[in-house]
Amino acid sequence: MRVGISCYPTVGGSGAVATELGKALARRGHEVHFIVTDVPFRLGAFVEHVYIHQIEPITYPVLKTPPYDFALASLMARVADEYQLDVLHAHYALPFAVCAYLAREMATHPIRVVTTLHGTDITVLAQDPSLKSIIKLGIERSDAVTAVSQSLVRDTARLFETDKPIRCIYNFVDPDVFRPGCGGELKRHFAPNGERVLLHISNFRPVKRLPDVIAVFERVARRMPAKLLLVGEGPDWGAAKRQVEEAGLEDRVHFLGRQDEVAPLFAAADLFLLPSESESFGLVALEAMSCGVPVVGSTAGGIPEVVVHGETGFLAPVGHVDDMADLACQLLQDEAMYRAFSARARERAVQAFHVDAKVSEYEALYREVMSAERGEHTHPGPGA
Ligand code: GMT
Repeated sequence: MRVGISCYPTVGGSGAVATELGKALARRGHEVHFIVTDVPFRLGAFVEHVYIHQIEPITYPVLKTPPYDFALASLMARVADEYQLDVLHAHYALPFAVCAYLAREMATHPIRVVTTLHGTDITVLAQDPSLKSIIKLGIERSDAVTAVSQSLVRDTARLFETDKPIRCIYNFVDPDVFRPGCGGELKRHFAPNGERVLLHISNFRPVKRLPDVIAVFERVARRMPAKLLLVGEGPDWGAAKRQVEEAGLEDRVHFLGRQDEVAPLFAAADLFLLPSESESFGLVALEAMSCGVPVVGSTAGGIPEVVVHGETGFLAPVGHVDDMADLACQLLQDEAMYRAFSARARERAVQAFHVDAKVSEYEALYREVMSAERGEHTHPGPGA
């Protein structure tokens, strides 16, 4: 198949999933065209069958802001025609689903649009009245729509009151990359005296509840020698720094900034913290589990679909930092329980969220939309 993929190229779950999907499809011999503003951060070295098409922003004195979305839609149509794409896969509703719909209208080659909803496109952006209708348009005009968890399927159906079928295809992990032990000596570096290592990775936005991460850690650190690794950057970075200083934890908390290669950091940790306010899936929780690292977090959104409470980690309602800290201590102080959780976490990641299985689900979906009757909104294409 010839597949076009559009996603945000910067660090973030949706870009990571889109890029890993593209690479896996290319490894299976499909031709994959990334249509993006920049090279996706997880693409890495040359991958056979992968092509990158970058948008050239147009500037002209009349234009207050470059018409990025129109340029993207035009490029999608151009690539679809030139490379005879079968499918355009939009990762994140805005602007990608809407641009893909416009591209399908413009292209002469008949293409199908598949949209994957990732979370904040629905739980944050679509809550804004100025964006809700256009996101709904992008969803309803797609030939197929997927969401990364059942929770997000439900949120989307409820918000838009739409009959559009939305299929859950869970996010995935490559267990050969995210594997226990891939951290090498890193753990000794951060915890030379055998301290417990807690880890949090995110974009440091309010939805991640960074103050709760630090509050949980503070409670754990009162009861055992422990270190906290904070990976990422974002608007809450400054406040988090201040909170750590006020708690007198500077020597126990490491702010590692943005990191592109995170597998060794997961493998160096004993516990991953994800106390989010809202989280459609929690790719980081899955990556931690794949490295044999149990998760303590909140019950928000799709987290309970990934982390099984009492088996691969512990979950508590959003904001219940005392409970989260108690559960974290229980797990870290009971050697036998910890070993069982760690093994079960790895097993669940491999069995339920393996990259090979999920890529096959996407392949099957592409074949399904390619063979389906074209919908009323689909461009008739040449000769029709
Ligand atoms: O976590 C974010 O805010 C970034 C966002 C993104 O689009 O990169 O993540 C969303 O998509 C990820 C990949 O599907 C999910 O694992 C995250 O749970 C989801 N984030 C939220 O729902 C807050």
